[in-house]
Amino acid sequence: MKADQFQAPDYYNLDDLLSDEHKMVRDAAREWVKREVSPIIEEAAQKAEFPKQIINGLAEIGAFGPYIPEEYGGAGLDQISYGLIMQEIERGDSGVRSTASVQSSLVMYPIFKYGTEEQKKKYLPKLASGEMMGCFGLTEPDHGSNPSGMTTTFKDNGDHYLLNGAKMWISNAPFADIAVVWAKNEEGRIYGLIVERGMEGFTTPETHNKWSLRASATGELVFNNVKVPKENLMPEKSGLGAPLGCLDSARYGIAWGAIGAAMDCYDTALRYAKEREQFGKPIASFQLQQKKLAEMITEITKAQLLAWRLGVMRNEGTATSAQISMAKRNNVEMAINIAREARQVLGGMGITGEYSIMRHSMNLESVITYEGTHDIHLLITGADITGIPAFQ
Ligand code: TGC
Ligand code: FAD
Repeated sequence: MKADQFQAPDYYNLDDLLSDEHKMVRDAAREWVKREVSPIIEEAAQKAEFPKQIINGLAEIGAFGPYIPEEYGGAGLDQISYGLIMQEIERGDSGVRSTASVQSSLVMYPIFKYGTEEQKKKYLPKLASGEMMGCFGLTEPDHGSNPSGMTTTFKDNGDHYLLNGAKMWISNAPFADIAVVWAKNEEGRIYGLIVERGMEGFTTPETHNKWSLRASATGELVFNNVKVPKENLMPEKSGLGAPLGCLDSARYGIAWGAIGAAMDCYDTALRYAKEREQFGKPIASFQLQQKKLAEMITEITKAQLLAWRLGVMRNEGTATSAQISMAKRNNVEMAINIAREARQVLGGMGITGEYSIMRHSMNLESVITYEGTHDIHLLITGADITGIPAFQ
């Protein structure tokens, strides 16, 4: 793969809207990605292996629990810093960002928000340092967009719960030490349970043959009469709103992350277009290539402003779930379109692993599907503006 020459586009001087701390956090993540992710990521994706050696570095740049308070091992940062870290990591690879998103928003966040004090003390510091890795089990083989239909259940069995069922498409499952699992009790009420690797009857078979997110490990969670200690139930929130609350945080991170992937594609295409000559001139001098590049920077700039404004509202605590859905949907579509156009600017070279564009393009097919599909987010906006849910 070519050396990483990334230069971040900032057409509307977004840096002027960031604090010194934001820029410091962002620049540290950017440097780390350049140094530790870019040199190894293409090979990891080609081999379909999650590069475990980067776990410590992710923890060091604050990617595990950026906004979790320091007393629990988190970085105690604000929502814009969290977004900027996700942007920089996804600039490297969406699969690496997935690992950070899951650890922070889907494992640490529910333990922090819905867990007991003992659970917070037991798990959060180890998750923040990367000593322990987690995954999040909501999706099931027959319940993806409609998680409320889940059939994974737990029963009160005296001094423990008995957990049965299966989850699929679970990021980090093959190597996670713990799983935050959403299941129904005997009354049909959804709760989150912390399931630890090694509990009898709990297995995590890996999902193979992915053309997308190849540097991220995906698997199933299978529960066959797993005895879960009662103290592993997170008591502070129940119902579908509990997992959906975690998704709000992760979807917000994706709205920023997708900008990173788009920036990398744009920057690569711009540099290539200025260097590559055809018909005796750089291809950047042709109007058709300029149209592509000009439209890319326009869309990136709009997405940056959307994410920044959403971050301000998240910091104030005023952002709605529907506003988060709009940003996730818009920014991922923006990135996937830019990846496709950028690949064309590179001609045949665009399909090779010499450049990052094809990998981003394939990764974004997962990003546009997970954390709520493109269609589901459109329907969330539709329901919000009309007051009429059209999901069923
Ligand atoms: P609905 O009746 O609308 O809502 C049920 C309850 O939940 C509340 N609620 C929310 N709460 C917090 N945050 C949100 N975003 C919320 N959305 C809804 C709602 O108020 C209600 O509360 P209550 O108290 O009245 O019970 O539920 P529904 O069954 O009609 O479904 C709505 C729908 C389709 C929008 C929702 O289920 C949905 O978002 N589906 C998409 C599923 C999804 O996103 N799955 C993601 C799985 S995890 C993942 O993909 C991780 S990838 C990780 C990576 O690698 O980065
Ligand atoms: P389906 O729900 O079957 O949808 C299929 C199609 O039907 C989609 O186009 C969808 O938009 C459309 N559709 C569905 N309902 C409607 C409707 N009401 N109206 C109109 N169209 C509709 N899940 C987790 O729990 N944890 C994870 O860590 C995780 N990681 C993932 C990693 C990867 C690489 C992938 C690909 C997925 C991951 N997921 C995870 C699962 C992901 O959230 C689901 O794939 C997603 O929510 C969609 O569910 P589904 O695949 O079952 O598709």
